[in-house]
Amino acid sequence: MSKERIKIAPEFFDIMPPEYQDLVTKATYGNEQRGWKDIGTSKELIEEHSLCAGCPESMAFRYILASLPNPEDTVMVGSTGCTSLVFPHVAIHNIHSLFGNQNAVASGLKRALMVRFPGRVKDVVVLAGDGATVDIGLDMTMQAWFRQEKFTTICFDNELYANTGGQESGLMQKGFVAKMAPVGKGFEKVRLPEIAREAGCHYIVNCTVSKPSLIEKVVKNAIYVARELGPTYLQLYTPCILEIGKNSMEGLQEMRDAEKPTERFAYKEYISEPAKQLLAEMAAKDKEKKAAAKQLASQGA
Ligand SMILES: Cc1ncc(C[n+]2csc(CCOP(=O)(O)OP(=O)(O)O)c2C)c(N)n1
Ligand code: SF4
Ligand SMILES: [Mg+2]
Repeated sequence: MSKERIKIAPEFFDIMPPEYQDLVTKATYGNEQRGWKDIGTSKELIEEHSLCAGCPESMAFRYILASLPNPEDTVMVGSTGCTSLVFPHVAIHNIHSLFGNQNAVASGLKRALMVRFPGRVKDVVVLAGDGATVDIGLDMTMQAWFRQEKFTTICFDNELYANTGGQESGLMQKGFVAKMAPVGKGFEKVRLPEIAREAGCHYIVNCTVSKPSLIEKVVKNAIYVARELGPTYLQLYTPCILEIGKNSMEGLQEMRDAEKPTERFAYKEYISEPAKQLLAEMAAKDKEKKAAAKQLASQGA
């Protein structure tokens, strides 16, 4: 895991675009401890986007990309929706799939990568909206979980179809009126985290993206568990400020309000027994490694 894969031959360095030179010299590839704190000081994997100003999806994207444990060996799978507007600006391999098909595409991709690169860790991460994940794509989403495919599914839940102007989604809250759903949602929000648990996911978290350190932790956990055991699922509230009538500065407060203990995005997690064991073993190894490094540093001092 390093920048070896993206380095530029010295004789071509000068003629490469400055963005690529930047990536090679300043990206956090290969740094095992990379995380959200690198945002702003190291080369980011996304520098601009075409989302609405202040859209929480852009924050979420940054935190996720900064937290990938293995960016040079990660392939992200997107789906049509506001999320797909960001992928063209992202310095990570990614595939755009037909709306709703993302978990089917990711299944084939992960299997192909395992065959093509035996012995090398290749992470696959799906990132799609709630319409793609729970409505049109629910069959593909669940079948991938049933088959215990080893990749992470992340849903940017903004509780409606934002990209097409605000239609009702299965994850919309009951009674909510949107521009293209004027009657109001007649049913409760579908309990996708519970469905994910029943469909075999090993690590599931439902939360907002108001706290970058939390997003770093859950993204890393989800990817590590998916690598070793099977499907993992993160449902992240990324409110569509445009559709709920908030301005560009109000997204963060909206998330803080929605994560209060009685609200629908109060932090909720499920970790299977094998996943608990795996994460505990990894934490113990990490602790050992840090202690050894500290001892080495003190001997050198
Ligand atoms: C097969 C197919 N069906 C429908 C559409 C139209 N379409 C584009 S984006 C979208 C809604 C996306 O909603 P969601 O997945 O929640 O993402 P968001 O835009 O809210 O981030 C729809 C229905 C499409 N592009 N392809
Ligand atoms: S329409 Fe909503 S979800 Fe899409 S970019 Fe704008 S604020 Fe974000
Ligand atoms: Mg949506």
